[in-house]
Amino acid sequence: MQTLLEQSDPQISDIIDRERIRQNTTIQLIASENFTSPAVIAAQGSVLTNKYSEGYPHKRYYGGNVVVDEAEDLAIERACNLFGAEHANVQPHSGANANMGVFLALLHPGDKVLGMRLDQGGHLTHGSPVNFSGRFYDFCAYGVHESTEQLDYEEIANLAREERPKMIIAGATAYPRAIDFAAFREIADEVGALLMVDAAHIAGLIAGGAHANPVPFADIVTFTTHKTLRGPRGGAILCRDQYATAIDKAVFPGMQGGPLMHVVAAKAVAFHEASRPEFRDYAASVVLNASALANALAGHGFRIISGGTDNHLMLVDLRPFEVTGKVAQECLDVAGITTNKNAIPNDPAKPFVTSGLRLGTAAVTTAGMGEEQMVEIAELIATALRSADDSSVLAAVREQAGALCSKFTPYP
Ligand code: DSN
Repeated sequence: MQTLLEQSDPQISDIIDRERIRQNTTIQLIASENFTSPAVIAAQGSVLTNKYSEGYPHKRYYGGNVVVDEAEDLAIERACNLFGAEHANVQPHSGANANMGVFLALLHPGDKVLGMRLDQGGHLTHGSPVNFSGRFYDFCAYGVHESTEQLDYEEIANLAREERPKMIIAGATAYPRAIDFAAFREIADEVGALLMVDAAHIAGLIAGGAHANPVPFADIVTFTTHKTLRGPRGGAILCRDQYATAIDKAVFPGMQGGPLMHVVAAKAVAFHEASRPEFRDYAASVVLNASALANALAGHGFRIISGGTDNHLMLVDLRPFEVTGKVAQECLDVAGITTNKNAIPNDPAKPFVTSGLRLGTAAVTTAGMGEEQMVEIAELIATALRSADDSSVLAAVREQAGALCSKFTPYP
């Protein structure tokens, strides 16, 4: 039977179908992606998309918000309970918007901020010169230690003493190790800085008890809801009560208009799912799978940055295989394995080429794969990259990837 979408817009319907098939039949290893639940998708694809709700629950600018208020109340309450936070703002449309909201609330243009270098694992909004953050604020940056490829808290402390930033940002998009939030707090206290943690990547691990929780240490925590947390695309901010009014005012009316109430409701669903005991098992499995994949790749001769992983992702140095990140990403795409090229610390290659790949296990774990499958995936990656220019090998790997996915289909 044809769906309503098929009838009214066969072109878009076909695109959605083909994307579902792509997600079902190829291996998804992008560290910032996941397969959200049918319940989250149902909330996100609901009539709540129709409602304008500028303001906050019970203080809106338009009428007719009595029902959607309940959705936002629930999302706020569930976010606070999940992370042990005093206040939550669930309206940011994305992680970048969440970060922008924090800067708008707590900084003045030109204020000094210490964040992580983009080319060593930080995020665009942590001060990249091509981003609003780098244009409006005076960012200085820490990286990873040259030999350990891990954060060096003594070095960060020295930099903070020299630079005296108003805010320090902890958090990354491509850092495979646990982050010591207590150490960051100590540094921030010593120099009188605010501490913001960008927990976008690890939010699900925190919710599931597989990574330390930054909330007790940070003034502000931002996160996205769609990565390890497995919710809808979006952002959120957690903060201490003393910053609640400033944060809420910065998000609306400071930088956003009407919240996306269908997404807010879907965030509430995701927070509920992440509070269940089985989510703890999920988070633990994500980390075990990442370790298994990293070990198996190392066994094939890849160099794993920092020697391993403590979280859901790893950075792979491809130079032993004499292939760039760009070529590897393209050839793995052909071979049915979705990844992204990524700079490795002190990468000699340009950012659009890179010497590395970033791989994450959040999505494959949601699909039900375990450590045995991680060994298989490592083998497929090694086979493909050893024969990056042999289309028959890539086709054979694609077939094996498809066979593996047929046993672990996220959207049957
Ligand atoms: N694009 C996200 C990631 O892949 O980590 C960060 O915004």
